[in-house]
Amino acid sequence: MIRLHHLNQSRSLRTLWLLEELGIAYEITSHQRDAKTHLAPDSLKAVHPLGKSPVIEMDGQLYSESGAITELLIERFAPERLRPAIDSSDYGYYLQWIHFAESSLMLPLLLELFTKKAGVADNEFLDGYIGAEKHRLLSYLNDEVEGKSFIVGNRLSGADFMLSFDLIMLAKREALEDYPHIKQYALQLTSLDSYQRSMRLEANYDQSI
Ligand SMILES: N[C@@H](CCC(=O)N[C@@H](CS)C(=O)NCC(=O)O)C(=O)O
Repeated sequence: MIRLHHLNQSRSLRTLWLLEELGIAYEITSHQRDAKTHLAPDSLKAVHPLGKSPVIEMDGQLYSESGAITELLIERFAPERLRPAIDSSDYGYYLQWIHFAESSLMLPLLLELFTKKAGVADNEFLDGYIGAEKHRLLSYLNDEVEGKSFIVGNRLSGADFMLSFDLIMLAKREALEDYPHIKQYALQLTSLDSYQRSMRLEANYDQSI
């Protein structure tokens, strides 16, 4: 049995969508962000020392890190359907985009969020760094998804599940307007049945809305 420890409005959405796409049996334990701090509750710290989501329980083990969870679930349940063959050139790009989503692109997105929350406005260095970095990364992604429905090999893969949460963050900030190919790519992903199901589940579990 697989159990997803899901935190509302979090990277756990990547795993929720993937589990829906895999169509395997799983259960959800829902955790709610603190209304003021937006941090995870103690219930999540009781599950895993980091207290961050997603966390999955599988075969009596506990796994964190959405990228690792994405790869693990795909290797176990859909290696042929949701990742390129290991001996193909697409495989390297598959890994590249999985890591891009949680490392390169997440840094400026989180910095932007935290500086706003902390009320650090008009800091020349930070604003300049965040703006330039975000634009460079999004321009690259925009060029790479031009005319594509999926990021790698034009078929759904783990890289799309990983990028989907970055796209949610960007859409919330209305940042997709300047990147038409990313916007088109996001529209394509969000129209998939499994994605829609995962969003309905999120809406059911998210007590903040
Ligand atoms: N690199 C980790 C990051 C996990 C993470 O920071 N999750 C956030 C939600 S998006 C979280 O649980 N934050 C709550 C907290 O830190 O209290 C991953 O990809 O899973």
